[in-house]
Amino acid sequence: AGLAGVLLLTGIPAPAQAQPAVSLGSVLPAPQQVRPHGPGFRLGARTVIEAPGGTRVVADRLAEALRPATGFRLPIVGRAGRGAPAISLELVRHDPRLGDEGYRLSVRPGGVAIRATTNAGLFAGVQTLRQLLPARIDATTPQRAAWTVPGGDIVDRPRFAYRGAMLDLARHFHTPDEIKRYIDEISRFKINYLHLHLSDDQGWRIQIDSWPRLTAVGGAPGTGVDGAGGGFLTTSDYRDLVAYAAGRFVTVVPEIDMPGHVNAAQVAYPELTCDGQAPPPRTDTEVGYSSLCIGKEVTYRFVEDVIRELAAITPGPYLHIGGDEAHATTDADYLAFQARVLPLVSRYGKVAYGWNEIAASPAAAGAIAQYWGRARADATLAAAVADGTKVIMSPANVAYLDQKYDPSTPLGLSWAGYIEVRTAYDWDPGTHLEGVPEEAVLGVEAPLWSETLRTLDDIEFMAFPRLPAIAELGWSTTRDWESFRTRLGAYGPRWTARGVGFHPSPQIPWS
Ligand code: TNX
Repeated sequence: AGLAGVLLLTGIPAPAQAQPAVSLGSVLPAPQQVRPHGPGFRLGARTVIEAPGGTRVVADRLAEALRPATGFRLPIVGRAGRGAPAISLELVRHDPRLGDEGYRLSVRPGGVAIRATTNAGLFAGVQTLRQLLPARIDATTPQRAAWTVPGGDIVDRPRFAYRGAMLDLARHFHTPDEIKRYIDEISRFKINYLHLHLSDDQGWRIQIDSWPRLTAVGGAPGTGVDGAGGGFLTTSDYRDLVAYAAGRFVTVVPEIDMPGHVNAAQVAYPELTCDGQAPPPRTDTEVGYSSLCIGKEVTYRFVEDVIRELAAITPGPYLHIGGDEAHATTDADYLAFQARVLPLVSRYGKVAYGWNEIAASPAAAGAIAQYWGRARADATLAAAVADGTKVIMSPANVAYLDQKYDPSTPLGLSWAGYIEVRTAYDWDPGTHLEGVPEEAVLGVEAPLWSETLRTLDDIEFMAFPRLPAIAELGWSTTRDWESFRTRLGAYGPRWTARGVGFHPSPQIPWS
């Protein structure tokens, strides 16, 4: 009888009522083209995963996603036997409709086929397929359910190449396991970059061999906000995280924030201050009071060592050098600093990326600026864009996941305003900023600052359900609040099934 038969005998409770049928269009973020037709596919004990050479990493993810709740073996085979029900992954040579990350999904009674020109596209198709199965597919133990997938075709591709999320490890450290769980969750919504904010006034969270006190002192216990949440990533933790993320088609973007937000580095190395005196360690949440010493050569030895070491362990194209809120650095010093540091990033083979303040520097022409302002126009950024700077959109009043949903939200800050789901969804990254046309926008990112967040539960409560709103702005070409809130409401049971505590927003018709 196989495992399915065994499960029947072990008395797993039958669903109390029939589960709501999933429809082919009920996917977050919304696919580009959905054509429901014909009968669907029923996943069963005989289903195989057909994954020819080279697609194994995606097949592994698919099997991991489907085995726990179904209890089926779902063997991965190079070629399915004739007539065997299969979910097949296929790399196709060329399809102008798909770009680098698009996919085609077709569901017929005999099987499901996902086709793409890259594994990233196949992985995106797998995330769609997961949402087309009943919500119980996300349970971590075997369930009894009819594992049906609605029939039809989806053709899909992203609007923007960069769809990011940011975690702040500096204000409170988050462990590699917590970061991995976050990667699992964000990659379901086709987020493909994870930006790690690795240093700030409170702490330093990444091992740098040539400056060991950065983590020995700056990553010690007690170095988080209010003295909680110290810790750091060793280079091997970091490499392991990068590999884990890559296995989910997420690219890690490391950030070292400078010339401001450097108190922790200066506590560890007093020579990084102008007077050579160590400042007191700080565990409060003030910003804008620390600065590297722009006139000292040791500053640039430090910066170059950090950039070189970080670039060496980062396979992704981007290296973020912060640059925000440098209120303790004069404008002239800020420009002098960026004139030396932005080119250093390219010297070590990476594209320089910074908060939008870097746009003031002529050296930012080939760089990427992350817009975190609240205005609908930024003359400095628009001028840089005319000069070639590309932009990632993270407007604080709509895209910041650390801001409270409403005045009663127990966690988070509110300096940029309250951000309920509709606010996070109702803006267009391609037209939001005057002087920054869609062609200059690489994509979107949802930052999650950690002043008030310690645990993974805290992170999940703030990120969900707003992260899928930002993900949809990054992926989908249509934006329709009624459709979005319906699809989001139907998604709730999936978070519940896997124990993700999301904010039950009153704006959403949760099922
Ligand atoms: C501003 S946004 C900051 C961070 C804080 C955040 C809190 C930005 C580039 N800098 O240092 O953590 O506000 O919301």
